[in-house]
Amino acid sequence: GVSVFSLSTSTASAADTVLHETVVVEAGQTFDGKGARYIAGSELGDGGQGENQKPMFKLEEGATLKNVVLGAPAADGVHCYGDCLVENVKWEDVGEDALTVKESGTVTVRGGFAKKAADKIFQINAPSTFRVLNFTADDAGKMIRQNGGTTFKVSVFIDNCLITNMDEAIFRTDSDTSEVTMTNTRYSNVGEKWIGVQHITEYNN
Ligand code: ADA
Ligand code: CA
Ligand code: CA
Ligand code: CA
Repeated sequence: GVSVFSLSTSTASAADTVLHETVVVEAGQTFDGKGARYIAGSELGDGGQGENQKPMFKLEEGATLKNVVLGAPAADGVHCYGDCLVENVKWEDVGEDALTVKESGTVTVRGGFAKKAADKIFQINAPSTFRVLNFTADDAGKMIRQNGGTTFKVSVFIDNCLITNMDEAIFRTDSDTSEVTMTNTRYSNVGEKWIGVQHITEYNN
């Protein structure tokens, strides 16, 4: 059997941590979850499609979030304000959405996965460069959505990803200036693949 002592070590799987308020990762700081699973308390939201849920993690300018598992419910996921790195973060059951770009910057999502999104995985609400690298996305409406009706420019880069089972698209935008570059990526059953995207570069897919 598993001893009490082994259960108390950092390598044993611990119970989920319930977040009753948003974890703020301050400017330039790193939050390393070391593989722990976090779920949203009812204070943050139920993970359904209602807007105005709160994020589980708020990343300020220059912040890094790494080695975190978001279980269910996941409320409004992760919010990024400026340049942020999101590394080896796993959304087991995306809530309202998984990650939102709230303020301009370069956001890099590297490693990890997201699945079970009723609609969007990544929501882009500000002009930005959005990079998704070595990531797996499965079972969503769309992987990336620039906020509906907005015409600012978003530059999307997708490299070395595995993308499956999107009802609508990999990237949907209403902006004529937004662009996507997708490379070294395997995908299947991704709907129209691109919706509204006027500038598309693809190779080695
Ligand atoms: C919807 C909604 C936006 C914003 C967005 C989000 O697109 O219309 O106002 O709330 O979701 O950030 O989740
Ligand atoms: Ca939304
Ligand atoms: Ca979900
Ligand atoms: Ca949202």
